[in-house]
Amino acid sequence: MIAEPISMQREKGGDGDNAGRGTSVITRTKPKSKRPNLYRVLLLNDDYTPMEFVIHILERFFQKDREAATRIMLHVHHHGVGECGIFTYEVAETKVSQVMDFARQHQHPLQCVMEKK
Ligand code: TYC
Repeated sequence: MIAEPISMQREKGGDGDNAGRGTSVITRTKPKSKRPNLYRVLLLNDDYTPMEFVIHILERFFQKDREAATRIMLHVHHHGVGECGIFTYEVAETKVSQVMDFARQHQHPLQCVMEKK
């Protein structure tokens, strides 16, 4: 993560207080604009989870309004899978856990998964 071509870096302290004492720190010159890996969170269809429950999940955990939640739920119902949102790894993982825990608490077989974009 730290390594980058030395030509893009400068050495801090080479001739300052640290000179000759082997305590130099390599600092970055160029601002690093590394974009995070993104993950789709998907809902899977099943025959038992009530439509209203899925709409509630989308409102509660994915901040969808009623109309968007209904559209996504129906998409999953008709196509077997659908996207709830796109997040960084940790956020996606949290959403999946929240949905799976909530579905289990209510004894619905709803499945929620994440996949790398
Ligand atoms: N197919 C379910 C039904 O007919 C509804 C449903 C929609 C279930 C989306 C899961 O992710 C899902 N009650």
